[in-house]
Amino acid sequence: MNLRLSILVLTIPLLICSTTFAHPQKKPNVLMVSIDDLNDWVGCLEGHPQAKTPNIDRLARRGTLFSNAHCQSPVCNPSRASLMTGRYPHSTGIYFLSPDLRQAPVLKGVKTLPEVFASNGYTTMAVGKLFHGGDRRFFQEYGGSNGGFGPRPKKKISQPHGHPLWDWGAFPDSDEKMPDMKGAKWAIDKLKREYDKPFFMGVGFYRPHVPMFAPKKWFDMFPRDKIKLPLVSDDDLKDISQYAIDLTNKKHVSPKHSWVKSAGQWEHAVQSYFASVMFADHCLGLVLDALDKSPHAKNTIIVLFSDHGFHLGEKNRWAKRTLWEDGTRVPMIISAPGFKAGQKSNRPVELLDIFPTLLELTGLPKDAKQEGQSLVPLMKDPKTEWDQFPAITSFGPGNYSIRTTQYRFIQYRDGSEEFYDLNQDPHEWKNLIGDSKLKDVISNHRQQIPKKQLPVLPGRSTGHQAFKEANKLIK
Ligand SMILES: [Ca+2]
Ligand SMILES: [Ca+2]
Repeated sequence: MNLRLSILVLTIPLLICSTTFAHPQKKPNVLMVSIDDLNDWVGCLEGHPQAKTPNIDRLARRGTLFSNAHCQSPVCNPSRASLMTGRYPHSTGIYFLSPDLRQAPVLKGVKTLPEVFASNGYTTMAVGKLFHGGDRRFFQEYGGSNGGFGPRPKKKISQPHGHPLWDWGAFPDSDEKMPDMKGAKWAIDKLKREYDKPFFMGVGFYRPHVPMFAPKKWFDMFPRDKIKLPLVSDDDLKDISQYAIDLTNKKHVSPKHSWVKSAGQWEHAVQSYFASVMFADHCLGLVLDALDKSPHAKNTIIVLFSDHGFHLGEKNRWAKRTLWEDGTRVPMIISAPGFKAGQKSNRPVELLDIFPTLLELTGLPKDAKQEGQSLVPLMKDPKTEWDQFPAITSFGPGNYSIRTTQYRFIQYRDGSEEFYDLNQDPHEWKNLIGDSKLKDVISNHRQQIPKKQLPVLPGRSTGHQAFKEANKLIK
């Protein structure tokens, strides 16, 4: 027997032994938590000094906090469709609130994240909002929406006109009536059980999405007369195009900032957002407590994300749908057994990266068609160079934001552009696009805009309408 062969013969039994005995446990479970419309008003992200999120913060302390994470679209449906399929909106044509991901021709036969886990031997289950509607289709067991955006009073509390969901204030009178509390209880019950197979569990919270309602005790944590309003610069919008203003304003269901101010509702709405966020954080805490007490505590990967940001008056806007930091930045935390706790990475990452990251962490096969990057290298070394993978956000073809570690470049369909240095200008007030000293760095960002962009799949959403309205400005 030659030397090479004898090494092989001796090694094979060792390899078999090590895989059989050193890792007797089954594959790690996955707990995926989504929080709807949560911006960076989270303690550990320091987006607002008064935000209170003790449970998100404690999750950050046990995992890796991605402090420069961004959605691929600043609205629910395309953001979640992108995350759940590992494809950019420009690769599917799903840019707005419709159509459903099952209606995209290029996604025919493509399995979503929980379906891939199911086909690899996982038990899958979920409660609440993980996808943008129709969650039941994607999980083996679904605990329901439990009332979704929740009970509403007979008469609106704060915004008498406008969309039925657009309201805020203290309501209802107990946590038990909140769909998110019902969802948390469903998850807690499931976490107590033993499973033959590893599980993939999704828990999707609806708050702080409008209506920004939560019981009064959560409002009492944020006295209205002490509320610090977000900073707004009066001449901020003078250095951007009319297209940028129209795209983010027209046909929107959110209230106008001028109305919120004149109605004396700004502080109350900010207070309502804080209360809603803290309530969702409380529900998360109950689920984390249950996991810690369960037999799965040491063998479960936890991923937390929000689907996009949210303006509360910044840049004279409310809600989502913008390509600025307020619209794209999201909380994103991944905690996995075997990785260092309490890490923070400021590298640009995308919600799209969650899918390949989970595949790598659980040892499932890679999918070359996915467009995100596994973040395992950043979980091993949070300072690894990452600007070659900028965070890309779009709102319709031709409207793109490119976010790197320090900068944001925006290009709109009318050809107008913006460039911000987030280190110097965290509120993105000063558009540096004409700064000749930055010519090369701006050009490098411009080159990252995707060359191939599918047209918008038809739909009647307000995003479709805004896109059409703003396009009227293009000659
Ligand atoms: Ca959302
Ligand atoms: Ca400005």
